[in-house]
Amino acid sequence: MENYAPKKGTFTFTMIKPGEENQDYIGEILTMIHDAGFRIQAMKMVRLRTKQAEMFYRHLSDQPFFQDVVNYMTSGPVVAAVLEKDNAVADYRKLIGATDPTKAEDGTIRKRFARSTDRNVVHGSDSDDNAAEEATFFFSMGERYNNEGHCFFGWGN
Ligand code: IDP
Repeated sequence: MENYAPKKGTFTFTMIKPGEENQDYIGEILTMIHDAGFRIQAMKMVRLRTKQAEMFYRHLSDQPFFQDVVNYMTSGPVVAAVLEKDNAVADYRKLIGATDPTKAEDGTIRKRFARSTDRNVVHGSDSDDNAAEEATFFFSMGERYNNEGHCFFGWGN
């Protein structure tokens, strides 16, 4: 297999969070993502197990709301996707808006669809290294390499 790793800054990782209301918005959110110039490199709908959610959000493990986040993120399926674009991490954080949707700018996904910080509709990686880690958390090697051994995202294995 060709030993090729994508350049930093070319992709980010996102999740559309669980919940009836968010399910209704999936199409519109994907349209906003597309219209902002992102290309979907990989996508799937998957329900996290408790241990997986605890691992994914371990940077929040000392926060009082940690258990609420884990409970919520395991309450139904998420749409996980890897998005390609130049300057992907920063541009996507701009597109999703502030963690607290009341502070999110007009035109952002959270401003448009989110009602509260704990149900803020979408996740977006906050660094290139986290984008690679989160993308490889969700997508196996077989989902990241094409037949020629070209790796679409993640830093190798
Ligand atoms: P981010 O999602 O904008 O990167 P983080 O600080 O990484 O924000 O927090 C991860 C998630 O934890 C948030 O998206 C939100 O769902 C939840 N969260 C963050 N702060 C709070 C809070 O003060 N109360 C409840 N939930 C929170």
